[in-house]
Amino acid sequence: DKDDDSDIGVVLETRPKTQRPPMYKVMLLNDDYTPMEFVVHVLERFFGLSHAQAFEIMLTVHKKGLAVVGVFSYEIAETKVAQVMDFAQRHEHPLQCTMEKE
Ligand code: NFA
Repeated sequence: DKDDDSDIGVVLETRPKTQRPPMYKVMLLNDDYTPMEFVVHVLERFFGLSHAQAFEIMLTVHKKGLAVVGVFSYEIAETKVAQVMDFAQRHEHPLQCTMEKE
């Protein structure tokens, strides 16, 4: 009936919240054995980076221990990690590639 309080509420925000899919950082980890040129090649081949960009990120990983190489949807991130891990393993390099929710 018209006297009930069932629809009393406080509207603080009426702007519709646009849903965005979670994004994932793909990271490369340093190690003592993988050749620098191999890492540069991986970054060019799987992340579409220029030679200069790839060299820069490789050096960041080498000096800092890790670096984010890109941010992708879950499915793309998963594919990049699998491609890099498979390529490194096939070349018998211990290079590690991981992903983390942003
Ligand atoms: N630290 C490796 C070396 O000195 C190079 C490297 C860079 C490995 C980035 C893994 C990632 N040969």
